[in-house]
Amino acid sequence: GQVVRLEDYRPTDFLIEHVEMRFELFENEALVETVSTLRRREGTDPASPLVLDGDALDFVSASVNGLDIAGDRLDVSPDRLRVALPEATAAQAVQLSVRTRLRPEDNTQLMGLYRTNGVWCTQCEAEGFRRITYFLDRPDVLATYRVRVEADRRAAPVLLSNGNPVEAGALGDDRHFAVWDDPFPKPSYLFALVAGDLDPIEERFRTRSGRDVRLTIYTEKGLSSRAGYAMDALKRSMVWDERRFGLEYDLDVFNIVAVGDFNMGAMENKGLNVFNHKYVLLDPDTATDGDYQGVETVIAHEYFHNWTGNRITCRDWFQLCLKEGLTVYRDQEFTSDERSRAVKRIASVHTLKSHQFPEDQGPLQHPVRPTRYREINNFYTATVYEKGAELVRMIATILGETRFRAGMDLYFARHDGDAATIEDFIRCFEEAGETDLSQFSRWYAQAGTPTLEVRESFADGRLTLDFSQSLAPGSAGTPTAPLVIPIRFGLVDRAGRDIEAVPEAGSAEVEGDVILLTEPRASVVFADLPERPLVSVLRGFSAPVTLLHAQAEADRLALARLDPDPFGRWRALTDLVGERLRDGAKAGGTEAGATDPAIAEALIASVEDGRLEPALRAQMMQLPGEAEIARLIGRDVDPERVHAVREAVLAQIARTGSERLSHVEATLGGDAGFSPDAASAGRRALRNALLLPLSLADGSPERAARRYRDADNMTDRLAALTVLAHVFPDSDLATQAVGSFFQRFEDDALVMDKWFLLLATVPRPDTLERVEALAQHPLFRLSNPNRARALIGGFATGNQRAFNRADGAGYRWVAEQLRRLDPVNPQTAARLATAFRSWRAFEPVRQGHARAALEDLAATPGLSRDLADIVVRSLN
Ligand code: DPP
Ligand code: ZN
Repeated sequence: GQVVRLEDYRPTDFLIEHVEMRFELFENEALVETVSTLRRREGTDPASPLVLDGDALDFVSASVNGLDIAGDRLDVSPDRLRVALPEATAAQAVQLSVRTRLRPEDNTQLMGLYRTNGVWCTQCEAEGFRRITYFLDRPDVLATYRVRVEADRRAAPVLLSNGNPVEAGALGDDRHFAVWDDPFPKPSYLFALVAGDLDPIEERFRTRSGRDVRLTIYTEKGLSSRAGYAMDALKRSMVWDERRFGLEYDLDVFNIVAVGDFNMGAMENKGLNVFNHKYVLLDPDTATDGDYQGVETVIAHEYFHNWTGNRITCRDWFQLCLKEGLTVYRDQEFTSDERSRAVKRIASVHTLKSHQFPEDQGPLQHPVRPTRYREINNFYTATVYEKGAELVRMIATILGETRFRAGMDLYFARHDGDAATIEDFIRCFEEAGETDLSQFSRWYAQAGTPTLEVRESFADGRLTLDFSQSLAPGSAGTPTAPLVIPIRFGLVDRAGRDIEAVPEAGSAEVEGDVILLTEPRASVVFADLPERPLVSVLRGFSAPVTLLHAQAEADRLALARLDPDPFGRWRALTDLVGERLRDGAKAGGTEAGATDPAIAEALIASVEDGRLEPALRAQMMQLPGEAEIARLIGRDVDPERVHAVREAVLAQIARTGSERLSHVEATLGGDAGFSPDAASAGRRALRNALLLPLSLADGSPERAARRYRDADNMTDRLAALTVLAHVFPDSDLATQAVGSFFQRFEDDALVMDKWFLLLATVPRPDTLERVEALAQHPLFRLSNPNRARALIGGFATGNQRAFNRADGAGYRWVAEQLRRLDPVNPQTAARLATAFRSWRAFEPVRQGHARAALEDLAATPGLSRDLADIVVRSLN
């Protein structure tokens, strides 16, 4: 495949100002007519032809200003349409009309126009519009759209597209039509069409300035009763964006459609968001608290895109983080304001460390703004999204709240209607914040996780903090120059209070509670301290770095107990536990050291601490996962040792803490009935976190079986089932519960995804045999992305022992599934293939097997560009 490079960007020779489309939907085909009003851009070569993108298109006809074009003026293939347009000038617009014929029912890639459970639906980001019609299918070509949809009234009583509804009516033969008009110029990736037999739920929303908006969520028949929470989250998102950023909705309607087959979580098409079922449909009986949070987050995220992504879009796909990193930052802030800031921050940092750090430290490494790609779909990554959000957060930290908001305001005022770049974005903060962010901008170009080292010394009432930063060269080959690292910190006394301290002259820049490290090394000195304080650094994870803080263990344990910043407590504890698990695994599995009583004591004590909200106590208690421990080890990893050391620590907590943990459980009590609010969810999270050590202490599945039987909601039920199936997999109680869960929910696809995932992640090497059988299960469908992700993705990313089996069978099985999935849905296959990204961290025998599986895959004839790109980069 061709490599696309940022430095080759240049604007198009032609502008498309307006698009009129007509879709005629029939049972076995769809006919599309696209009339584009085009103009030549000022100053371009008047002889240059118009070259439109296509992807596997079936061309029917084309005309210019109503006259057929043929002969040597037109050159058309499934992937391209080239036409000479001498009549188009900057002053003179022409109308190019193109007809194409589509087969949505054969479209298993789920890009372009496809059918899912009978519903016609589109997905165009990043380059799906070219699978509908020939077009300048790139984000810097912005046009208004007017779309007419025609279909059989029974098959598709609901006909939707972007913008506002303007007309609808009957046609002959039981057919009907609807016309939609979107007044906001948009790139083609935001185009959407949906047609089908759908149930709506509807509400009204009045914006701050008095615009009445009709909000509708459409689901497949019979599912609308599960969309209420999504609607509630949507309204809260709309209110929040008005309050926090002064941003209002801008059309008369806002439509959401939920479908069962979808490559992503959801898509922010202008006025017509299309969602994966997983991020709309909920009820207490089938969805967990995690699902409720997921729906709230994704509903908010897509809604927030209306300004950060749609009103201001990206000039080119290299700028993807301009909309994604910023919108993730916005949805994180929304959740922080709606729920608990500390809990949300810990959850975000957990996601960052478990998804972005491994990506940034392996063969798929790339900067937040990449400069080259072969397949753009492979850059919807944790780096672009999560690290991209961290960069926005650092700008907010450096500027402070007021100046950050001023920069955002300037961005919206200046760039509304633009296809913008990261430079445009940064300039707004430089101007509004009256600061120079040129060194900061390196974060966008330099891949890898920087290391921040901190040393402290104390004498005569003077505390000296020495900081140094470094960035190791990585597979992306990007520069490693010093970055701007904002380090939020606190000096804590022995009673757990922050001490006020003023830095001495000559120290590195300190602004409030933030130290700004700009040099490779710098120091800060605080004088006149009455006693040696505990140094709490990187509060709130103020920069996405690996922290090496040479800090006495007693200080770390003390911070875990009494840092007034709850995030600081979590960080101190989780880092300490992570290091112990790392060292224990390196030393051979169950060695002492990992099972230090002081560590178990710290974990138990934090769970007991009633000053912390329950959700936070549940987070404190969570040990780093096996993949995270493997990442901390970094090389020569033996996953069996990792598993063993983690089990040993769990067993120790159970052994030494069971009485105290039972007491915590008893004081928590129960909740009468289910409410999805954050506080109730937090109590459930803590109760369910206690179930594992308490069951281990019992040495019996009885407690979990009881919890399973008594559960009146999916959160408790699934937590209990997980303990049964993962900790006591051979027990009759586990077998019975797994079977009864299946029988009760076999007709519910989202719950069945949980069932497949649960069984794929039983942490034993022989789970592979079980998973092989599950791939033959009547309910397993490779063509459904959620199901494929649950079984194959669950196994490859959530089962370290079985995927990384010493005999290589786990790698071979996953590679085989990818080979089968690739011709069906290359985008999902490529995404699942990223599970191999850490293969070089393992010991030589496993490495050899992983390499062989990848090389085999790379040698498969006809591999898609999507999958080949991931496999080849993983091998490099
Ligand atoms: N729909 C995906 C997201 O919102 C891609 N834009 O992140
Ligand atoms: Zn997004």
